[in-house]
Amino acid sequence: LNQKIILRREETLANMCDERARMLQDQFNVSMNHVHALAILVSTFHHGKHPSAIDQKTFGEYTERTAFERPLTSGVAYALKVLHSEREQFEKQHGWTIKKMETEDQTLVQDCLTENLDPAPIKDEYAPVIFSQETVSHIVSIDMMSGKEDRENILRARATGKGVLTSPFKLLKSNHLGVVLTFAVYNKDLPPSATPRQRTEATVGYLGASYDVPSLVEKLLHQLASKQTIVVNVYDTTNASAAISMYGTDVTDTGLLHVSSLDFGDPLRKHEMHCRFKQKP
Ligand code: WA2
Repeated sequence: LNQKIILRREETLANMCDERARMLQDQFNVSMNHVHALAILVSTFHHGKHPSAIDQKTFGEYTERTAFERPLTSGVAYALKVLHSEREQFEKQHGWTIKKMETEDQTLVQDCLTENLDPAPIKDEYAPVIFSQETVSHIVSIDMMSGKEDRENILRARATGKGVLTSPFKLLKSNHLGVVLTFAVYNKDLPPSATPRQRTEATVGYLGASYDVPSLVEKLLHQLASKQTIVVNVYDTTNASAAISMYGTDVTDTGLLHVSSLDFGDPLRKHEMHCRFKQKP
């Protein structure tokens, strides 16, 4: 009988955990598809029309009104590919200089106002943000290639043509760990067989979305009214020997544990959801 009860308990935990993992994964997938569609929108109406049919006002309004399509995202933005030879012309045209992403200690003294940021040092190329959803307006004019995680994402997005995810890192103006999803925008329709080099050459910009994971997972789990029953943790397990916690508090509990796998659509990243009962049997 006891054995039967234990089995039932394991089964209940597994079902609850799998259901939550699936919900999180599905919502992520829905918003990823919509971010992909935004990249096509920018390609069609900004790069494909002369003059462009998109400016900051249009982008801001459209992305705010369609925010419901991108559950779990805290904001979307578009950065342009600018070569060093084009920098002067670009800055003159926009009336601002390309800024360097601030480091942690600079944030403390400056409260990250873009006007206080230093100009980006000379590089071969830059990725300044030119359009943003209101919620992430603080990244406009910042060179996204000057941030380690953003830079890696940009390089991988344009070489592959796929949506790519960063490891969890502390987003600007946020106290939590988050991840960034990036899609490259190309100046022409590329065949699936295009080489990384052809892709890089055809790149004109990068459409990115930021995910404030803790607050968004919290919101999702809240809708399920199960918070009294189970404790949920979400990890980036890309490096199996050094998992990064993305949601949930530290656990010392050695009781019953169920691990549900999470697929966020980037084969280079691995994620897991860990669930435990709050109460001992
Ligand atoms: N968006 C919002 N907050 C951030 C951030 C970011 N990146 N990076 C650090 N904090 C415009 O991939 C291109 C968005 C980057 C896209």
